Amino acid sequence: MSLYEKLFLNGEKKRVLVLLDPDKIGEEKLDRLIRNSNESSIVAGFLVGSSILISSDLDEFVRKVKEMTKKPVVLFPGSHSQLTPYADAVLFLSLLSGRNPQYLIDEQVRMAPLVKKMRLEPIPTAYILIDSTTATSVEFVTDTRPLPRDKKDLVIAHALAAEYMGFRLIYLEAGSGALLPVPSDIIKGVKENTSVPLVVGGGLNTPEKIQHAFSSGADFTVIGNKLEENPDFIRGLDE
Ligand code: 1GP
Repeated sequence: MSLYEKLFLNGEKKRVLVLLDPDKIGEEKLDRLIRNSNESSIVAGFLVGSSILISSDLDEFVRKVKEMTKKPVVLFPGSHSQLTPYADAVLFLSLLSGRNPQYLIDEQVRMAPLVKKMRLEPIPTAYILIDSTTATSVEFVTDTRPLPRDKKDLVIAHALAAEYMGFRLIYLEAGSGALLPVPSDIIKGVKENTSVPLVVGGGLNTPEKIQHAFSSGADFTVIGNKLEENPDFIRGLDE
């Protein structure tokens, strides 16, 4: 069974993916966050990545995380340079909301032979950026415009196109540290119109916002900033 099937098609209840940005999280907080996540039934696994990775050794970081947990560790790369054979799989992302060919196909072409060589399992993921009212790093780094947050039909059209093109995961992203998360009517509309697992992230920094994303239709939520700030936050989310 592939990691994709185990992680995303297991029919279990709504779960959280913990985002680790190697540049941003210190050693002490990382240890605490992984220990808490190991004990938490709501945590399905870890994503590792960053819009731009500056100072960290990704190989070493992922090796360390793998030593500390049995939960899956999946790369969430900001570019083809953010790969390591020590992870279990990689979100093979295409930034479908944008019209910048670099993030629609160029990065993927550079990444594909490396993914094969490293024997990483690629998970074809449609990455759809939704406007969160302030500019986010991903928007700036990729030089793309997010989809307007009041244009639900446009987002649904992108998500449907993603499913018809064979993507196996849809990731609705408000951006790291987003002021406003993805609106619930957008999550609901995408969930009702598509049948691939739905991941929602960006700006989910309270239990209420996370619960709201789940009740609107997210199968998985991604939490980054809040857990970097407070690794004990995850404990409060377990039922
Ligand atoms: C960013 O969706 C993730 O790619 C997580 O966002 O850091 O705001 O939780 P936050």
